[in-house]
Amino acid sequence: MKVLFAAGDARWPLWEAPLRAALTEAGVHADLTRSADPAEVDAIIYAPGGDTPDDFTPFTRCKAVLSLWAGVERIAPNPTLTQPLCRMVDPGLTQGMVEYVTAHVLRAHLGLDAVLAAQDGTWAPVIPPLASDRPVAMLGLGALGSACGQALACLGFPVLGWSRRARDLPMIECHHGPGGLRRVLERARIVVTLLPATADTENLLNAETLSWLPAGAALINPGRGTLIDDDALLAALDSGQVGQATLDVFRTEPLPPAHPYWAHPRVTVTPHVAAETRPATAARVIAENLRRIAAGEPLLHQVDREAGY
Ligand code: NDP
Ligand code: OXD
Repeated sequence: MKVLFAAGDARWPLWEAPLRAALTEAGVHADLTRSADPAEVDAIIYAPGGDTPDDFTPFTRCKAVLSLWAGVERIAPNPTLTQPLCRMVDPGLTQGMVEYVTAHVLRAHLGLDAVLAAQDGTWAPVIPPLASDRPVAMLGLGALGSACGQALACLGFPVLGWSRRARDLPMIECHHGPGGLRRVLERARIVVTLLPATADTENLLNAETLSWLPAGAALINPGRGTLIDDDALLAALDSGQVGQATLDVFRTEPLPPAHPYWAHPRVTVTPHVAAETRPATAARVIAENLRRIAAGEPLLHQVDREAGY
């Protein structure tokens, strides 16, 4: 089979060797290439900012587009893409997200910013609260949200999860649907957003929903920038309704230098690094889907194009 790597020149040197090794390991005979006649391509490997075509109609024998990213909002709405689209679910990506979320939840929980800022020779003990006193809302209970929620629950945080459809997950108190959001936010002292960018999640955290939080709650957004109404968040930070925000993803990336988030004393900006797809592990996910294409088996992690994720 002919597999077009259309994820860009910069990624090719990082991915070529792991992909070839994973294909061999999976017993897939594939011609992995950077350029091909579209009519001869059996599968496309895609990443945002790569060199994937805008028009998929010439790819007449392509069986699937395989994304190296978990979030597929830039390609899922493409009307010319009639082939199945698969997103990335990778153990390395999940582990990275668990570490990022756990670190920033603990930082907010223990008030580490204030602890580090107060090294002035004053001996003033403040007893930190326990995780069991600090409910965390996990908005999104998919591959990443469920793993992060369970890691936090193992540390003792009560985890209130929220998803589109009803879910039943160990260690997480699960809620769903529009009514569930308010029930979760009203109790949350820390909110983590691991939702995809879709029409339904656009501006989910806005003036009204932020007002449901207990005053001073912390927000951690490694999901997507579109989940947040930025003006509403800045107003909530200024009023103290939101105590601090750690933001990894933005409507415009890189975040423009003049954006008020950079200078805000209670905002931490990280440059879309919460979790990275790791070629060593993710290449196996791609190879397994190529094996399934060759064998005519159902694909892993297929995107529901109507839902948008
Ligand atoms: P999944 O598709 O596995 O999970 C998405 C979750 O969001 C599901 O629980 C889904 O509900 C829920 N959801 C979707 N729409 C709604 C809605 N309208 N209302 C309530 N819940 C909703 O995605 P992942 O966990 O793999 O990834 C989540 C997101 O994280 C990605 O889409 C991407 O944007 C972001 N990401 C960010 C990275 C970074 O470095 N910053 C790295 C990787 C991903 P249900 O369970 O009912 O389907
Ligand atoms: C992803 C991301 O979606 O890095 O994989 O944001």
